[in-house]
Amino acid sequence: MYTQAFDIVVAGETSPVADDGDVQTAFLARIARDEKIEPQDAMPEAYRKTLIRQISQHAHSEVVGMLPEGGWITRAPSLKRKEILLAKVQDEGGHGLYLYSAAETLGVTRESLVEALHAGKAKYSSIFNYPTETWADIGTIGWLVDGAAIMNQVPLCRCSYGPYARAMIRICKEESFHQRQGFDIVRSLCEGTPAQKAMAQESINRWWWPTLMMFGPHDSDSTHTGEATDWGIKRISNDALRQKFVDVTVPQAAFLGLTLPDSAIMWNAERGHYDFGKIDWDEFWRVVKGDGPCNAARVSDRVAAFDEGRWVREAAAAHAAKSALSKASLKVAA
Ligand code: BYC
Repeated sequence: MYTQAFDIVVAGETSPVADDGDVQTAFLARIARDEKIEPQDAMPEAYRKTLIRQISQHAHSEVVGMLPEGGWITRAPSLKRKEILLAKVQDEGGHGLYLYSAAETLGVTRESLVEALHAGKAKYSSIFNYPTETWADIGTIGWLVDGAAIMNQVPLCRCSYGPYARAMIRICKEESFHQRQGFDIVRSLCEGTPAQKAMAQESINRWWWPTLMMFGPHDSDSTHTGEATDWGIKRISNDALRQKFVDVTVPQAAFLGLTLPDSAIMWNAERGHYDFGKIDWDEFWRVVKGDGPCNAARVSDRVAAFDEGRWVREAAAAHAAKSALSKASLKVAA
């Protein structure tokens, strides 16, 4: 996917940087024509940096996002649910890999990005710092969290940076399956016994507000939206996406017979949208800054998984080297 650029940036080096005025003007003109920027193209340093920031945070979110659901693979209530969850968690790992690859085209090494995550210096989505206490949480994550992720990520398929936009197309296709499997779990619980329905309701009560926080701070507090919009990275603002998410989710909750934990939710005919209540931004920033219920556990679990998986990476690399060598010697013999 990333070899469409012939003159790809070598990891550890930086892309051609366009910080003089003329090249900046040419860059902005390309953005205005909706052309894709590719790794070998000249680009302003600030554009490159913001892409590395966002794409790496996104990659970390996918990989850390495997943890809250991964813990339920052995506890899934049936073989079918176990198989589905296993495939979903594996997909998230794959998304992380596409995204680390997209970030690498901007001249950073994957090792440096992973190191920052393990040192607790890199951000990832706030949502993954909340615990998965019941099986219903697995349904809620698929329905609400993947639903919010799709809302945010579909516009990124049209983002100006080619490798990120192309990665997002595949990711969004897979995320839509994830969202449907989550909805299916919640629907089964809602159609089950009163205790199962209560489990679904209790889960929605805990996850609703953190899901709304996933879209990021209010537009007025969003430091990056202005430039990211000018550069064709962000197509729709944090608040506009949050509103779209509320508008599609309220009728889904009604269909399921669930109550969203916000008494301010009400259709506003004048605006043509649902009104909703105030988000607790203190909680959001606390979690983003490392003080959420699971921040410390998520980072230490990631470090442990990385260390325990070292032998697998080494074995795969040794196997690849051996295969390449035997292919080369077969060629010489032929
Ligand atoms: N959590 O200026 P703003 C998934 C930070 S994975 C933590 O609005 P921007 C899934 C922001 O980074 C879903 N931090 O930023 C996986 C910035 O801090 P820095 C992940 C947040 O970038 C497994 C500061 O707040 N999706 O779907 O314009 C299982 C100011 O914010 C958050 C993506 O990563 C947050 N929620 O907009 C299931 C999508 N929000 O960097 C599902 C790609 C904001 O200055 N990312 N911050 O230190 C984006 O679209 C944008 O980066 C955001 C934020 C909308 C998230």
